[in-house]
Amino acid sequence: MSKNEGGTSVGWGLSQVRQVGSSVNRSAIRAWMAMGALSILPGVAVAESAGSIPNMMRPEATPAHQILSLTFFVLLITGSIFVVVAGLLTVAIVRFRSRNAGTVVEPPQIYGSTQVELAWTVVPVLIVAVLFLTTARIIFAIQDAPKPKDALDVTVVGHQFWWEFRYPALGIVTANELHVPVSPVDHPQPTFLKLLSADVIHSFWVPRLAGKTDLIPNHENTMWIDPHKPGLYLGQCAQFCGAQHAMMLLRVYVDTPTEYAAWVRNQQKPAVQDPAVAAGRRVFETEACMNCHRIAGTAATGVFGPDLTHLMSRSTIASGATTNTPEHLREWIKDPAHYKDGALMPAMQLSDVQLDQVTAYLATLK
Ligand code: HEC
Ligand SMILES: [Cu+2]
Repeated sequence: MSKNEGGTSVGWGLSQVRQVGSSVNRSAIRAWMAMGALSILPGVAVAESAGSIPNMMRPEATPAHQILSLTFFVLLITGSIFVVVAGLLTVAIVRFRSRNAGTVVEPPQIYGSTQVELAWTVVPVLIVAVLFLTTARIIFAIQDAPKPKDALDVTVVGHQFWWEFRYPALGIVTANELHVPVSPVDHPQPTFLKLLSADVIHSFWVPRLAGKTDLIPNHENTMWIDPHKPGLYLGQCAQFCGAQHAMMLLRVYVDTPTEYAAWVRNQQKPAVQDPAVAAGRRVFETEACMNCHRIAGTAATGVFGPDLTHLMSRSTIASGATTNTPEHLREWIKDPAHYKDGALMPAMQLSDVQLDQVTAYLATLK
């Protein structure tokens, strides 16, 4: 797991679910157990409120609501089959058990009953047909939902092991923390996501908002979300995309219209130019950082790593590996593996002075 400091962990994992178990309400824990069948258990950020737990049982957008009602429908049918089969089995075991051991008599054998065979063929075929048709109906209803003219367009690019978010119409590029406007039921303002990958297959999954959709190299996928309530929604990459797949976390901030407008206005500005941190900027521009990172309004135009123009507007770094504080930034730059072993950013072997300077510079990028 992550080597986070001082209880500010935003890493996920079962251990953390237990750790915060006492502060999380019981229904959330029950819902977690319901999700236990999933192989990846997205944990819960210690610093987050219980409401942001990635719990598909508490949907907050149309696709997630539709998926949950389908889930209950399938559970109802399969659950009834279980009850009938397990009930008959119990009756058979109890009523027809061998009472006096020793005298084993073979019961009468029946072969070739057309009625019985028809019954156990036709009924399952009908059940499977119903499950198939309802599932297909929901898949197509979500996939073919018409896109309103004023929908927000965001391009999501999956990278090993972080997320790039581009807002083409607004000229914004950011990483790991997606901001979208709230979409009230009576006044929908959905966000349509175009999903791309820079390397391997990733999967975009925010359980409270929608199902999973893969990001595939050289192939464009789309999905949409219309979050009904403002707040923070957690998710994660749901494809094993390499060693640090589990540290490829997602944060979707659903903003009120005013919050969202303010966020957009800030993101559209070029980077803050503070002469007090000129030394740090020089380190950034001479120590190869600028080959991988972009800071709008400076010579740094790299695209391999996250855009750092408004780094300090994000509450986490390295895709949720830790919180975004100057101490954690310094530690990250000194040795990215401290938070994310296998991150594709090299430790640049900076001196302590250079580390202080470049951290001071980055800390001004509001
Ligand atoms: C070879 C390319 C490369 C170089 C050189 C590089 N980085 Fe990075 N950097 C990355 C990648 C890739 C990530 C994303 C890592 C992840 O989250 O898995 C990253 C992440 C970061 C982050 C966190 C951003 C966020 O929002 O999560 C900061 C800050 C950062 N780098 C600063 C620097 C500084 C300062 C330097 C120079 C000393 C530098 N980087 C050099 C590739 C690079
Ligand atoms: Cu991934």
